[in-house]
Amino acid sequence: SWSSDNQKFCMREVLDTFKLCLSPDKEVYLEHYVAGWRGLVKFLNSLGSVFTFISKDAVSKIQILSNFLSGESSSQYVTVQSMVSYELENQLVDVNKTGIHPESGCRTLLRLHRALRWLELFLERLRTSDKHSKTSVMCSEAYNESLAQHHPWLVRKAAGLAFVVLPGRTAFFEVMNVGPPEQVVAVLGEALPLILEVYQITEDLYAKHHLLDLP
Ligand code: 1Q0
Repeated sequence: SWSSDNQKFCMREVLDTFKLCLSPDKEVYLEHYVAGWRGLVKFLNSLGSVFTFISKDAVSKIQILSNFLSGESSSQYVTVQSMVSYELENQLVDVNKTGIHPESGCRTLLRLHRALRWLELFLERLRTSDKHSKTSVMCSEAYNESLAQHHPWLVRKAAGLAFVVLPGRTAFFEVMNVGPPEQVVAVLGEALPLILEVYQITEDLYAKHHLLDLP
């Protein structure tokens, strides 16, 4: 998000949004989940137009979920847990892979959920990197271990080309705008366990309901 006083993007605020995702009884608030992605997309857009094809897809998924959040069934979309129950009970999910309900909340969130795994792996690499580490390498390793497995060849190729032009670690840390490298490392160390927890809770929920392969 962009802090109002100096109009600069601040990654700390974005990462804090993911902390807000967890309810006291460990449910995941959809509103904050979506807000977290919105902040990440802003960051991505500030890195340049090479990333537009990625942010466009993320934005369209954010928009689908936002529409549920403000739609007539909004009370069913407070948490990921309530969304899953509601959509399953009302046959709003393409569980039989027949192509109906191509824009369910469940399948849309699943795409962001898979991307959250990439984010977690990438941030963990950034956190433990040194000043000679290459962001492009860290990013593509994280991608290959996660999202790539769900993407066709052409998307993998395009993603690989985009990673090459990522700014170096120093510039990258500066755009994050959370202070000197030590502070970036500290902020990441604080945020990562929460991102991991949000990821794991969603993963377990989707596994329990056999939703991990939704088309
Ligand atoms: C910093 C570099 C960012 C690199 C992002 C890596 C993700 C690459 C994904 C490329 C694929 C995008 C094209 C569309 C793919 C869709 O086919 C796919 C499946 O959806 P569907 O409807 O066709 O079944 N969509 C997805 O897999 C969703 C991908 C969402 C990616 C969201 C990325 C948001 C960006 C975040 C930037 C975070 C910067 C991190 C730095 C943080 C530092 C603290």
